[in-house]
Amino acid sequence: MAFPLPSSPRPVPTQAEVEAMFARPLNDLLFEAHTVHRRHFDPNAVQVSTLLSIKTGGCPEDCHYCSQSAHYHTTVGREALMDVEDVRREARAAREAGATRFCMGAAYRGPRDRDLETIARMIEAVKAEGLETCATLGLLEAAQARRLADAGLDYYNHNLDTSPEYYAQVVTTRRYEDRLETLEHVRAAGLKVCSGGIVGMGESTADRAALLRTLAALDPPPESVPVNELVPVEGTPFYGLPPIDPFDLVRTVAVARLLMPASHVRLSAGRRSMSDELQALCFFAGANSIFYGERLLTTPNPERDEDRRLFARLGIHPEPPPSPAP
Ligand code: SAM
Ligand code: DTB
Ligand code: SF4
Repeated sequence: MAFPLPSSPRPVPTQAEVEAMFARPLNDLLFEAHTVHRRHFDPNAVQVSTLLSIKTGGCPEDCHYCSQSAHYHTTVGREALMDVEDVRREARAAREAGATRFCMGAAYRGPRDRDLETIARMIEAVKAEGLETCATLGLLEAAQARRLADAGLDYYNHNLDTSPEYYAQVVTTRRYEDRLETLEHVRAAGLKVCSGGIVGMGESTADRAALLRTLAALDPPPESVPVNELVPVEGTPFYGLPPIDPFDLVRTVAVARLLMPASHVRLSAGRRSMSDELQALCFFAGANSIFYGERLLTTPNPERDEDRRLFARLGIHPEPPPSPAP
């Protein structure tokens, strides 16, 4: 079923055109994506974010990839919302280790207003440590987005995950339109948008193209676009799917760079199963952000030392944080 794109004042390439980008010889695609990348960014700078799960497990949603869904038996149990002071300590440690943005994730369909007040205090505490802030709490009402903006939140992460057409194979407890509506609330509240998806869930190239077109049609496109490779979690329906061809990951990064030239593209979950050479190719194709620290939300990420060595070998430096507004 065709799905209407969000109305965009900018021309977005057609589905056929985006699929043709994916089908190009890799060298041609890489050359073009890297040329566009250099026009908009320092090609040797990578933005560094650290993740913390502030509320883990027991989620009512049935996202087929997720360790935290209450629908599946995984090793992740249900935990309560963290204390503000513990979050402050984690944020300080992340800054001292070199992160410039701190992203707080919660296993919610959407936050309750009472929890939102605690999260507002976490945001204030993280900002006071001199970090940019990001939160990912699920679906938001307009007033909840405004509350987060008032607390000083910089970014809200809310992934579309896949194409509109494939979405029902991934999640059945909410609709694609619900996700788009939350993104509208986030934008209307003046927050920066972080939205992307996951590859390796059995989707087709056409689905990857449709996801990237939908993101590029947002007005404006997300400032930050995470490209996650599925982290297989035992007990979830997507465990055991064949991993994607690494070059298809590179192509997804390159097409994201071409469709959203001024956005940060984050090489997000899945780096632990990627070689250094594959990550280097993704940076060349236009990825310029990573999650740093040995944990994502519930699954492992490369050790900090490994990433420091990788940056040194590639001559990459961490992107400096934006200077504070006057
Ligand atoms: N519950 C909120 C939500 O879903 O919006 C926020 C947290 S949720 C864990 C954030 C994102 O992490 C998901 O939208 C999905 O894109 C990504 N994610 C979760 N589990 C993953 C996995 N096993 N592999 C790759 N990405 C994953
Ligand atoms: C995003 O796109 N990826 C991050 C972050 N945004 C919240 C989450 C990845 C989660 C990977 C699985 C886990 O650790 O539970
Ligand atoms: Fe819940 Fe988010 Fe996991 Fe879906 S991705 S089950 S909404 S924590």
